[in-house]
Amino acid sequence: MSSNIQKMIVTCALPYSNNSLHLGHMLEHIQADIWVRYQKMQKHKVFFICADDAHGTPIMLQAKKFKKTPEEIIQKIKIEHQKDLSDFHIHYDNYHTTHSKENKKLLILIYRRLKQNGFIKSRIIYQFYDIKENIFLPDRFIKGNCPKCKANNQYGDNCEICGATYNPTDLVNPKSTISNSIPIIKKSKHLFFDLPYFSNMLHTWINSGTLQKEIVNKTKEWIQLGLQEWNISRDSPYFGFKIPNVLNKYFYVWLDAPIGYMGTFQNLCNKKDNIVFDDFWKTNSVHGLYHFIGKDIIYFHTLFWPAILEGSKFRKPTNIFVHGHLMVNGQKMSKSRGTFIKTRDYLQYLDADCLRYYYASKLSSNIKDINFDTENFVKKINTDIVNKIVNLASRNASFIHKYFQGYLSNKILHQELYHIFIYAKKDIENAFHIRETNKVIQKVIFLVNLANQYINQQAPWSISEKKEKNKKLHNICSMGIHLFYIIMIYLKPILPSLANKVETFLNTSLSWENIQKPLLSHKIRPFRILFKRIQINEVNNIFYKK
Ligand code: NOT
Ligand code: ZN
Repeated sequence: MSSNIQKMIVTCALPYSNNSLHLGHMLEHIQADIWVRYQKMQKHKVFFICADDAHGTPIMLQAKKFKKTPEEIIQKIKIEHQKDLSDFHIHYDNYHTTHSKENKKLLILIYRRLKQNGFIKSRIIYQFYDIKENIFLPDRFIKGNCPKCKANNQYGDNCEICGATYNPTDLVNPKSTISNSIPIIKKSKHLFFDLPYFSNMLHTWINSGTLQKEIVNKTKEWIQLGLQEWNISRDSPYFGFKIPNVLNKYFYVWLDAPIGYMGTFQNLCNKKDNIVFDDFWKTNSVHGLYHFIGKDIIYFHTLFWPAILEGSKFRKPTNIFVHGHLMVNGQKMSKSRGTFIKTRDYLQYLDADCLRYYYASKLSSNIKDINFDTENFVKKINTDIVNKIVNLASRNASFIHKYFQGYLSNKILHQELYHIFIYAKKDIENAFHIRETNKVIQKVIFLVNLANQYINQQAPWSISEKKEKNKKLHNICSMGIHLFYIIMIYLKPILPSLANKVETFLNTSLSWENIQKPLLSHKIRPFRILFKRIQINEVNNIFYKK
C-alpha cells in the first residue's frame, strides 16, 4: 500500500469574517470533510486547511458601526467560526486567517514577482466617491435605477429585476448606501493584473486536467469572450494589506484571499517540522492541491488564481471541486421566510451527524443545487439511521449479551451474504473518491436492507431451544453484528460521531483495512442508544422560527 500513498492539500473557500456561518457554508465544509476523512482512511497524507477571509470594506464598516477595531471583530468571529466547524466535526489540520504575517509575506512576494515579470500595470479610473464619508464606493455600496429597465433600488453591478450587468457609473440616480448621499465621480490611479496575457495558458490548463465538465465549459466561455485586466488595488480607507511603495493603496481582498490558502499552509509548516512548504508549492510539485468551492466563485479559482500562481512561479491547483447552492424546500434560503439558518441555531436542536448524513445523501460530483426538504430530512434520518442501521445492531446485540456474555461467535454463518458486503467495497471507494456520496448512501442502504431481511428470515427471536447453548442463534446474531460493523466502516467518513460511539460499542476501531477481517470470538460492549429519532417540530423550531 505504501507505494501509492499521496500527499495533498485540501481547502474550502475561506468564510468572510463579517458574518456567522450558515447551513449553506456547511454544505461545502461537510462535503470536503467527508472527502478528506475518506482519503485519510486510505492512509493518504492530507492537509485539510481553511481560514477566515478577514479583509475588505464590509468588515471595516462593521467595525466602525460597532466602535471596534476590525482586528477585534475578526478575532471574535474567528473563534465563533472555529467552534461551529468543530461542533460539526469538520476537522481542519489548520484553521488560520488571511490577516496574518504569513499571508502578508506571501502576498508581497507574489506581488513583487508579478511586477518583475511585467504583469502589473497602472492606469487611472473613475469611480463613485462618497463625499460625506470620504470613501470610494464598492459596487455593492451604491444603489440606483437600472440603466436598462429603470427598476429602482438596484446595486451597482447588476439588476435583480432584468438581469442586466453594467458599471456602477451607468446607474441612474445613484446613491451611496453608507450615507445616503449622492456620490460624485472621482479619479484614482489603480494597479491591474494582466489576466489576458494568461488566456492561452488557462485554456490549456482547463482542458488538461480533470475539472468538471460544466466548469470547463463555463471557463472556456469566459476566455472566449475575452479576459479583462483585473484591478487588484483599493483606495484608503480599507481594511487589508498596504501596497508597498504606493501611497494610500491597499491590496484588494480577492487577491489576498486565495493566497490565504498558502499562508495557512505556511503557518502549519511553521508549527510542524516535518512538512516542507516548497514541496507543495514549487512549480513541479507532485503533491495534490484541491479546492472545494461553491459555483458563485468559479471565476476566481479557474481564472485569477491559476494565472496569479503561474505568473509568480508557483504550482497550479490539481483540481477545483465545485458544488451547487443550498435551497430550502425548493427556494433560495431567505431571512424573511425563516429559512436562513445559522449553524449555531441548528446545533441547538439537532446532532451534526443528521445534517452530514442528509447532505451526503444528496451530494454528487455535479454542480446542481441541493434541496433541503425538511420533511424528507426527518424521514430519511429516522428511516435510514434509526430504523435500519442502528436497529441492525440493537436487535442482535441484545441476544449476544443475554446468552453469550457479549462474545461474537467464531464463524461467519452465511458466507455468500457476507461477501456481498465485502465486495461492495470497490464501488463505495470509487463513489467516495469521485464525491458521489449519494451513491455511497444508496449502496449502504441496499446492504443494510439485505442485512435486515436476513435477520427477519432467520428470526433469531423465534428459536426456542435452550438459547445459551444454541450455536445457530449465536451465529445468526453475530452475523448481524458483523454486517453492521462493515456498514459502519463505510459510513465512518460521513458519520464521525456515530462511528465513534460504535467503536466503543464494538470495542474496536473502524478502519478501512480491516473490512475483510470479521470480529470472530470478539467481545463487544453492552448496547447503548446510539442515535435518537428526530421530530418534525424540532426541525420546524429551527426553520420557521420567526
Ligand atoms: N470569502 C470568499 C467567499 O466567497 C471566499 C474566498 C475564498 C478564497 O466567501 N479564495 N479564493 N480565490
Ligand atoms: Zn434592470
